[in-house]
Amino acid sequence: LDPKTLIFKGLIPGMDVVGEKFRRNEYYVPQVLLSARAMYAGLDLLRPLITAASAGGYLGTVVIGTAQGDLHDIGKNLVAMMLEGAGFRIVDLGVDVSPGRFLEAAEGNGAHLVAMSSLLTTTMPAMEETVALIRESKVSARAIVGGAPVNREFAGRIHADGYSSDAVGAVELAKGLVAAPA
Ligand code: B1M
Repeated sequence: LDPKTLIFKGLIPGMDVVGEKFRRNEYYVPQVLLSARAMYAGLDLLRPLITAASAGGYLGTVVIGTAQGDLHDIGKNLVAMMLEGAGFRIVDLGVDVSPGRFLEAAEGNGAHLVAMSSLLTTTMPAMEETVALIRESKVSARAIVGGAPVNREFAGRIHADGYSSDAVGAVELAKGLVAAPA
């Protein structure tokens, strides 16, 4: 079986069930944390199979992180893993990343792309602030966004350069942006 099939047809639908149970108050935070730990155990096994696929020069550098105030990182890590597997150099800033840290890292690493993830509606405005900060600076990196509450319309409204609903789409988006002149 393709490792991506295991992720997208096994691990992620499992986490969707957890999310639904959490929403209905059938699961509480500890159960969700346990599920996240199980998900990571699965991803750790699959990571070498996915990232081993790339060899040779990098397609570009991507600075990635979860928006300020947001601690969810499973989706962000999945996107980072897929991008790495596709041949990008990844600078992962982790979770709760302020607009200033995104900008600093993009500048310091000569990033082609800044990829932001948000899972909470309350942390979506931090993405808008980050895009604005990048635009006001001399940094030429393009900003892409994703995460469960984010959609194409929101991405357009905050003037992001791209949006993807999933990790596979994020790879296509990133490849397209580095291939096209700014
Ligand atoms: Co939280 N949580 N959580 N949580 N949690 C959600 C997001 C929620 C929808 C659950 C619910 O109510 N049904 C809800 C948000 C409601 C809202 O904002 N409207 C919620 C809440 C409320 C909270 C807390 C506030 C709960 C509390 O404390 N009372 C709290 C917030 C803490 C904080 O961040 N400040 C909290 C905490 C947690 C845990 C720590 C327990 C844990 C996170 C563990 C971790 O990440 N290490 C957790 C989890 C696991 C979830 C759910 C169940 C699962 C999220 C997940 O990992 N999904 C989630 C419910 C759900 O989404 N169904 C929920 C799997 C992952 C692969 O999907 O991240 O969407 P996702 O990534 C996808 C795409 O979105 C896309 O690609 C990925 C796959 O292809 N993508 C990108 C993601 N980022 C991208 C970036 C890109 C492109 C694509 O860049 C270009």
